[in-house]
Amino acid sequence: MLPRRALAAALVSLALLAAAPRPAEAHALVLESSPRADEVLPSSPGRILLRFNSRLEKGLSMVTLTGPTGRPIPLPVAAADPSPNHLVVPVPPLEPGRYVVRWKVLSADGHVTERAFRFTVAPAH
Ligand SMILES: [Cu+2]
Repeated sequence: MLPRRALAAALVSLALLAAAPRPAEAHALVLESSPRADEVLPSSPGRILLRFNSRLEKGLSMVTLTGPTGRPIPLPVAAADPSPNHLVVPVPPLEPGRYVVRWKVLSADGHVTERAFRFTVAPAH
């Protein structure tokens, strides 16, 4: 038989474990992107590809692109991609300059995550 105090301590420990936040891998995060963060490209990328660590609710996920002037660049709807972990967005021809990609996605577990990264299209020589 456990002393009553030890039993109470064990119950408190269990309660704390149950209340602990879920591991970070439960949320959708980018494992790989093309362009990569801070990449300098010799020319316009043609498309943006994001590979996540989990399935996405694609209808409730979005990617936006901001150009060197700070204006948003209109993007078509994400191309159909068979992988539930990928977002692929065709990009119109981009002039040289620095661009910001922002993504906001709903993962299959119901969590929303968002991040941003930059890439640069180098000036033509
Ligand atoms: Cu999550």
